[in-house]
Amino acid sequence: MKKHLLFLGPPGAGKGTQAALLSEANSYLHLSTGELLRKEIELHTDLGRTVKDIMNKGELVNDELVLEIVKKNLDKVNKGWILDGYPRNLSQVNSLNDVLLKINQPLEIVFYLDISDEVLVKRLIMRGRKDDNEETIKTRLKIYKDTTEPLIEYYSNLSLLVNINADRDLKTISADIKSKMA
Ligand code: B4P
Repeated sequence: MKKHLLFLGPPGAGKGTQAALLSEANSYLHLSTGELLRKEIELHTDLGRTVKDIMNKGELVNDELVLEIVKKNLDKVNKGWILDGYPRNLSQVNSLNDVLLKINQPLEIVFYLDISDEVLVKRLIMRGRKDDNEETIKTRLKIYKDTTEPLIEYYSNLSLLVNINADRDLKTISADIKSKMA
């Protein structure tokens, strides 16, 4: 059974949704950089104040800030972990590689949630989070295609990538993921 996982995919693909289900089922640490950053905003911390406008515009938060959050959380004792929304560019991939080498916990599988832009936009508009308006979604999708999409090829070349059709109902996707974890 794999213990060190990563969810990759465009905004609204269901990374957070599937990572939460899987972490609950296996008592793994769910490390969502988006969620942790939103918590900082809610708590009005210095970090929250720094990232609020960036996130509301749909842009990526500074790599160093996100790396600090990742390091702090991966240091916690855990049975396994699921990275959700990190890394999002090749510089974050390199930082993550360094961190994982240090803790001697190599990534074992990368689930790529594959889905069309059309379905994504509909889902995000329906969800209606602060950063889920039409203009911001356009920015997030462009950043995804420019900076995050190259990670698909990177992890595929390492033979870590598993493709998941994310345009299905939650339970079907979740069962598919579970069957591929063994
Ligand atoms: P995230 O929090 O990572 O949000 P996301 O990519 O929009 O969402 P996700 O793919 O997890 O979708 P979800 O399951 O919620 O990022 C937000 C922001 O944080 C970024 O724009 C950036 O500013 C910042 N950030 C985060 N990480 C960063 C990093 N590493 N570096 C820099 N900045 C970073 O699903 C979406 C909706 O679809 C939900 O309403 C859900 O209920 C629904 N849904 C899910 N699966 C479904 C299904 N199978 N069928 C129907 N609906 C479904």
